[in-house]
Amino acid sequence: MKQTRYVTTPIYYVNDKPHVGHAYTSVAADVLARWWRLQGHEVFFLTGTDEHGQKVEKAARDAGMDPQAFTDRVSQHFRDLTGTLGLSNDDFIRTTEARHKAACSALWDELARRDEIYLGHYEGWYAVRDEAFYGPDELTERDGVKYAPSGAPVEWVREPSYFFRLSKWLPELLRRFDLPEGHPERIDVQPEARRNEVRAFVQQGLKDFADKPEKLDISISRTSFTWGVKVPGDEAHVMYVWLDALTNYITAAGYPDTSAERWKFWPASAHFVGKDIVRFHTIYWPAFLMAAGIAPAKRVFAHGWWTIEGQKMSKSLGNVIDPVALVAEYGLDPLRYFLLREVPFGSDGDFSRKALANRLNGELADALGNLANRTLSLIQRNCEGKLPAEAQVTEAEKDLFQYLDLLNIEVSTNIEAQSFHLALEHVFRAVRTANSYITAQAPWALKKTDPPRMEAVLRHLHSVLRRVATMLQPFMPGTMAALLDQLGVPADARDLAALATPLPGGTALPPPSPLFRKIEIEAT
Ligand code: ME8
Repeated sequence: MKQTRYVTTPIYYVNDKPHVGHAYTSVAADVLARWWRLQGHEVFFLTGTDEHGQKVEKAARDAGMDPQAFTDRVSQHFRDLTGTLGLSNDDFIRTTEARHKAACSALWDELARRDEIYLGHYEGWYAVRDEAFYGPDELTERDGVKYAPSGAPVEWVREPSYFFRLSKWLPELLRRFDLPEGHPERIDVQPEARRNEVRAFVQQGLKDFADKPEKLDISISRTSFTWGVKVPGDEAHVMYVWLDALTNYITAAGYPDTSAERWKFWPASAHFVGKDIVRFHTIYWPAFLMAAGIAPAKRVFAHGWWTIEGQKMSKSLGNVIDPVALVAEYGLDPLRYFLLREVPFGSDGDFSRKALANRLNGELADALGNLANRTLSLIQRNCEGKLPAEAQVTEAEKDLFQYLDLLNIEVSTNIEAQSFHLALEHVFRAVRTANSYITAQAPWALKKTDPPRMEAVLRHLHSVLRRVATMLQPFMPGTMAALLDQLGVPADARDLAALATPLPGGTALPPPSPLFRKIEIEAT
């Protein structure tokens, strides 16, 4: 039976249009979803939009629009972006949908039934921009305004509120963070530095409030505004937007109908998030789920933060990068490749046009594009466009094939660990080795001196290209489909398992055409 895999992106706030940071998380999640499909798993890949809360309500008001009309409009930008980025998501969830409100209400009822919720009074500091509460010692003050550590201004809030007994679940969370790899109850927070950070945060909280742990409980409803999911049985309250938002991951899997076909995907295999929202996903979310008797997601991977040409991306600096414009300028696959190649996944990185152009020109056009073009043009010209028969591996290509045999494992291990940059590095090492091989063997010169050897060399190069193109499909789906077409690989022989079956010699190959267009790099 096929194994199931469930991968998610955060659901993005619809207070503004998408930017390259959103594109980054979505592309990374898409690569993993595609890789798992290539391995033959049954995959469910979810993305969507987070449409409730004060932040969105305020954005709608600023735009002079009714919140529903406003969210309909902005959510559509995110939906359109899934097409622009070539995402293979199986669903797109909006938190204003009826199915989602039903799931939130059901989860709330379940938590209430289990006595995990109580009514109290909230008094404290709230940052609308982060939709988060902060303790007084976390704040800094400038010009009479108090700010959260994220830089968001906070306001004093005092209102009746329902609380969730978070304190009760914190020791269990710590236990699960520390379970060994492969343990079914482990909550795998990645990268490790983030796990340590979250663990330390929980430990500190438990220590600071050892004699009054209920202080660690969290407020999960608001009465001062209405744009949210109403609390069942107490409609003066709307649910805290993070409880609402996080629930999206089970809504899309069919909750509360746990006999739904899609429920087989839960618990999620991997939630992809930025480091800004790691605590919500590794503390609140698993605690809500455990409290409701539902298994928490297996893994949360928090990636790093992009700056733009060395600066923080912000509206006021006017340097917010629109992914649609980037795709128009550089092409989709070069952008997808760049985002995952440039920076180790998990670390912060800087986006620069020059770096993008360098990767595109050096690695895609020169290394991979040329290897494909040289090989396929020679087959076209010197072999009447027919794939030469399989050939014996000799001393000359021993190194190349030794490396290639390991490639599957290297790439798979690294993608499984979300080390996308390392997976790409391994693939490109194979490309570079193949480029040295073609130069050393000079098949163009063998046509006159040793035609059988020329055919053997071209066949070996074809094998390298097929393997590389197959493995790069999750990163660059469109371009690799074009390359596999040029390599004569049938559509049903493009998954990893198919690599074990060589293409028959004599397969007719179409005339090759360039895969990548180089970009002029302005002198700086
Ligand atoms: O937080 N670099 O939505 P959001 C890298 N609705 N990634 C970035 C980035 C940057 N400069 N800027 C944004 C929310 N991101 C909530 C999530 S989930 C149940 C609710 C990415 O629109 C990154 O993934 O503010 C970050 O976590 C996410 O966008 C925040 O998106």
